[in-house]
Amino acid sequence: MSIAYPLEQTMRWFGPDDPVSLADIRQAGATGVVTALHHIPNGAVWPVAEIAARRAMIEAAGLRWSVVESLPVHEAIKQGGADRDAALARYRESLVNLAACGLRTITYNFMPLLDWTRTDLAYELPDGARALRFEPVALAAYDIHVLGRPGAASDYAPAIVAAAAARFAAMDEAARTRLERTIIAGLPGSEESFGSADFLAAIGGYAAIDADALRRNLILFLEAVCPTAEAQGMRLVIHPDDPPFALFGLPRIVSTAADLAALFEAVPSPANGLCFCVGSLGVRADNDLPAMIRQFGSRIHFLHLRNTKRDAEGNFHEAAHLAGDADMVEVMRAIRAVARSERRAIPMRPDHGHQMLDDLHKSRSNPGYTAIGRLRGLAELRGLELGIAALEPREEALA
Ligand code: CS2
Ligand code: MN
Repeated sequence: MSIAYPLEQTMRWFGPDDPVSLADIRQAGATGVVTALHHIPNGAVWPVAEIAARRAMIEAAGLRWSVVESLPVHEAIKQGGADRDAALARYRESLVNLAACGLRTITYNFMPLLDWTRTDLAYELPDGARALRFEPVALAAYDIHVLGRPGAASDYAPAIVAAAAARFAAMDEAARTRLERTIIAGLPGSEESFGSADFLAAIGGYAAIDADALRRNLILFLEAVCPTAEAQGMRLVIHPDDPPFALFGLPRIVSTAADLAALFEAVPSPANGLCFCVGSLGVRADNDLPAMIRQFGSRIHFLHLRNTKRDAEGNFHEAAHLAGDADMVEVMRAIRAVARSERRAIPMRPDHGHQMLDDLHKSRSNPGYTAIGRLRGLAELRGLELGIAALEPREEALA
C-alpha cells in the first residue's frame, strides 16, 4: 500500500565501529540512517572529504544519510566563554561543508555537560528483556554521596534524600562505580564523558549560568548560525532535554511547550527547527504531546518515536514503542496531519529499543541501540502509520 507523504524510516548508526551494521539496518526495513562523524572531537570542523566518504559508505549499502545526529555544540557556546566566537565560526564552517555534501537536517542539543541521562542500563522487564531506566533516588545517591556536590541535598525532596542515603549504604564499591559510570561516563552518542572529579569541576563552570542565561546563550547561538543554515537551505533541529528537567543543579531549557514557544519566538528563522523526541518530552505528564505536535508542526523536521512509562515515585523506564504513557496512536495521527498538510516526508527513527532475544547474549552492544529492539519498534511504528494512513482520504481527494 502506498501512502501520501510517508514518514522516512531511519535508524541511528554509530559508524564503522557500530556492532549493528548498515546491512542490519537495511534488513530492518529502514531506508535511511542518521549518523555523525563520532571520531571528530567536539568543536572541530567536519571536513568535506570525511563527510563525503561517510556518505558514500552509507549509499554503497543501499541507504541514505537522512539526518546528521548530532553536530555537537561546544561548551564554549553553551557557557558563552571566551572561545565562543571561534567555536561559532567553526560550527558555521561545518554546516557549509555538510551542505556541500547534500546534508541539510542537523540535530543538536543544548543540555549543559551531559546529553541523555539514565541510572540503570539493564533494567529487567517482566518478559526478560532489558530497558533503560531513570530513578531519582539513584541519581540523588550518586549526586549527594559519590559526587559530593555541595548543596546537592537541597535539590531533592526530603523523602528522596533519605531513600538515597539508604540506597547508597546498601551499595558495595562495584555497584557505586557502576552507578557513576552509568550516569556520567556517557551514553551512546553523548558528546562528553566524565569522571566524578572532572564532572564536579565542570559543574562549577555553570555557577553563574541560570536558566535565563543559558536561554540567552542558545538564542545567541541560533542567531549566529541560522543565517548560514538558511542560506544553505538547511534546518537545525534541537533535541529536547532528556530527561526534561534539571539535573545536578544545571539548568535545562528545552523541556516544555513554553520553552519551545519562547525559542521559536526569539529566533523565527525557518532554520530554527525541532527534533520532536516523544521519549524525552513524554517523561513529563504535563507535556501534551499531540497538542505540541500540532503547535510546532511546521518546525518539526525529525522525529524520535519512543515511549516511556512513569511510576508514582518519579521513576521511568523505556517502554515498548506502543505501550508506554505516550498515546502513540494520537501522536502518529498528529504527525500524519502535519505531513499531509505540509506535504513532506519527515524522517523518523524508533530512537532506542529493548535489549531482547539474541541481543541479550551478544558480547558488544550500545545500551538502547541494539538491533532487534529497534527493529521491533520500527516495525510497530510502520504498521501504526500504515493503519492510520489507510483511514485517511486518498491523496487525489485532497488535490
Ligand atoms: C539521542 C540523543 O540517544 C539519544 O537519546 O536522542 O543522544 C541525541 O542524539 C542528542 O541529544 C542530540 O544532540
Ligand atoms: Mn531522542
